[in-house]
Amino acid sequence: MGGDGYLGWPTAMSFAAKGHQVCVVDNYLRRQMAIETRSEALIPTPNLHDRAKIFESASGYKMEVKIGDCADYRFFSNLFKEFAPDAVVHYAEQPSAPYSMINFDAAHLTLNNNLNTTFNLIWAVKEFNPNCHIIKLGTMGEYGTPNIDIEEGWLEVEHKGRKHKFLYPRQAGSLYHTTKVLDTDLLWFYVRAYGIQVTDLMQGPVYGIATEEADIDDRLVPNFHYDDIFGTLINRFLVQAVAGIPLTVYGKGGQTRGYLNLKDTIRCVEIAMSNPPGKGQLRIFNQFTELFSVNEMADKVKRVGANLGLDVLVRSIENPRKEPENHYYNVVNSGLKDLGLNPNLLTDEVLEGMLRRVIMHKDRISTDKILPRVSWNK
Ligand code: USQ
Repeated sequence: MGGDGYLGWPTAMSFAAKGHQVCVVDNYLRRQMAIETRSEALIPTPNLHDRAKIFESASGYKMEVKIGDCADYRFFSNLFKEFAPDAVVHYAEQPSAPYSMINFDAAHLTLNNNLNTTFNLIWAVKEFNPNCHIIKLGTMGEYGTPNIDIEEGWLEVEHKGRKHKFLYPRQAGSLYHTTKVLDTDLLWFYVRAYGIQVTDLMQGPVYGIATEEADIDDRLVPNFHYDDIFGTLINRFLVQAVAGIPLTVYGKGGQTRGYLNLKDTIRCVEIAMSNPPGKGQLRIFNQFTELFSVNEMADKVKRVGANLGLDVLVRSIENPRKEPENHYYNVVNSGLKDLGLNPNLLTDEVLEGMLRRVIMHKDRISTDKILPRVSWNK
């Protein structure tokens, strides 16, 4: 679900290349929102049918493509019955925090789309194949930045001499992130009520363009956004470095997040799929490999950019978001590593490789997509 997206497309290729029977479904919502907000990706990508054809002729691996809206139960349940998946990877959500904060319409779309896709998936599983494993992309942002350690999904609370394990408290910083909190609650309710099996992946911001399959042909690259709405921090900083725009540190730059390489997103989803939690279980993993603050990331990009002759400036600008800019952040993320994740870390070579790739597309960078256009204060 969401097979046309930044994460969905490379995940689908990877699964197909490992011999799984894959069906990708997407309604092009993100492409449409990107056009509406003038946030087109750096590298143009063919539509899903064409990408699947290019992938098949380049690699020999096939996948089925369905265009439709997972928030429409009639469409989705028919597809679910027909394809009868053993596992569903659910990426079919409006993924941008800034988009969800634009105005009423954008907030409403985010809320409806994200909750309805999750709800429909739960019901299709419940009605047609209760053994199907739901792999749901959540976000580290569900937890926010509390002043205590963040555990892997759950917290044992002792209160007046008694103990109980609860979902770790959640307090998100945007409506988008809040929809993921609501998704988790929905999934947890239906796990308790009907014994379905779910893996909920609390993922941090992802960076990268390269994956084993995307590297086969330039037309197979993921959608690489660098604008203020769909671009994530590292991808944005790399484009800014190449375009000669000072890196946009929001506020004090102490905001710390758990980052991961796109290749590790795919690997984590694969690990989750190969190790189903069992019926009646909601299993939660914190999906990131390294912690960096915005300032640390800016320093890294500046240093590596200099190796390529780029004179990278860093500038703090007024933070368009409402978020702590200096905070405690200590997060457990051992679950996926225990199951075999061997992280691809953000080395200088990785950053340099990405910078070189961006340089190849330098002419396509529109500098007016970079400064924040959405404010949490309006
Ligand atoms: N930031 C800057 N400058 C920029 C862009 C961002 O300082 O130019 C700061 C933000 O204020 C924030 C941090 O960098 O503190 C991360 O921002 P981001 O845009 O990379 O990530 P975010 O909006 O949180 O969302 C992204 C994905 C989302 C995913 C989430 C994981 O868009 O789908 O769920 O990362 S997490 O951040 O852990 O919640």
